[in-house]
Amino acid sequence: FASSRIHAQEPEANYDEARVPAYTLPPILVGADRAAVRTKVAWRSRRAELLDLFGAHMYGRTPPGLPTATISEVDAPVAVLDGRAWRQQWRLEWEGRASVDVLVYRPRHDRQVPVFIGLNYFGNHAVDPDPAIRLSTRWMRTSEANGIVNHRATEASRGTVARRWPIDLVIARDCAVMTAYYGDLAPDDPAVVRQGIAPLADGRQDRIPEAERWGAIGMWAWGLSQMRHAAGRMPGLDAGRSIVIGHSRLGKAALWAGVQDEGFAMVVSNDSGCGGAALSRRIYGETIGGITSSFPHWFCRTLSTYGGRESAMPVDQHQLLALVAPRVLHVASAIDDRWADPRGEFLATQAADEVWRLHGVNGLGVTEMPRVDKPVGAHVRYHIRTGGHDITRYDWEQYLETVTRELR
Ligand code: GTR
Repeated sequence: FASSRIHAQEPEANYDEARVPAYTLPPILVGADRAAVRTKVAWRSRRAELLDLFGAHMYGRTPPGLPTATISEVDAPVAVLDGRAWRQQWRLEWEGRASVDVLVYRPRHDRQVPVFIGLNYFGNHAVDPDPAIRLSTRWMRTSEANGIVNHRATEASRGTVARRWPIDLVIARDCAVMTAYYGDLAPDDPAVVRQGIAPLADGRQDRIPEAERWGAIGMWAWGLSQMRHAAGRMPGLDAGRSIVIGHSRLGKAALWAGVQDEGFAMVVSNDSGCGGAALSRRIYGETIGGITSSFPHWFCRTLSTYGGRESAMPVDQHQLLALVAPRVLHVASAIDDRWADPRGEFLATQAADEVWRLHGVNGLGVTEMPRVDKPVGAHVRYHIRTGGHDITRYDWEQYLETVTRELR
């Protein structure tokens, strides 16, 4: 995964716990009117305030009035995995102007099952070596290890990310998985980011100030929501038990999708780090200043004004995680993934827990960071895995366990 290791690492990045500045987190359960939020009803309006702040200051606002995708079958279901699963390819299309290729695996029976919905980095053909999967022709980040040459996938690209998509395991646990290439929605480079769904927003966001317009993370998140809608129109998938999942930059997108779209029953953040599950105010590993200069196309322009003055941000990421409540949230870190600030991810999760308590739901329930490879919690789960920045079979095992315990 050479390309996902091109961290625009900041040479002066802080990895010293003793140099984390003293900080005060903005409150979750105090409204803009300074009144304490003590009821589920009061939470609904506090929730709306926070959602608005994340749109205005961080990810940008999702344009109003975007169309819903039409869906069509690209092929008929094919039995795979020794007859244990159906594999099918679909296309989502908007106004004939943009489209996304979707790959679905589901158990080979008639009952509806929970469905994991997540984007992939190198095309559906990279998720599984099966030669019948359409080879993506879209722009991709060049990555020799993933068979990407001159920004296009080659036959050598097939199956190169299969390790990150343990479909056999998902099927064995009686779940389905739906994936699409994230670049179909928004190619991950400022020069080409508009070559996806971006034109759909033209004429629909005139009333949104330019500095508050969405970036690539917003587009990926919107696409995930569209996939959830589409799942409701496909056989065998229980869209009421849909799980949005993402690793790293796509973990940021999964969180933003999951907080905006309450139709997702569970939200999974895998090593999402800065701008995802990690607290910005800790200044540990990647920072707001760093991320907005390395990836100017990911967030709204306003976010870049907070580089070096994170304490002035009206939000921090514990408030984002809180917006998943009282649904199921699973946050995962990896011990060697210091760039993503594992402790900052845990502290945000722990600080968000009070909203599950407000709802009388068993959330995380612990205050100390757990040991490595020891998952904790109920409707809020957290684990920190041995190893580095990645999504592994171990991580998927934990997410499937959460589905079994909390979503059945
Ligand atoms: C890095 C970026 C991280 C994370 C990572 C990834 O370059 O700094 O925020 O998104 O990429 O997506 O693997």
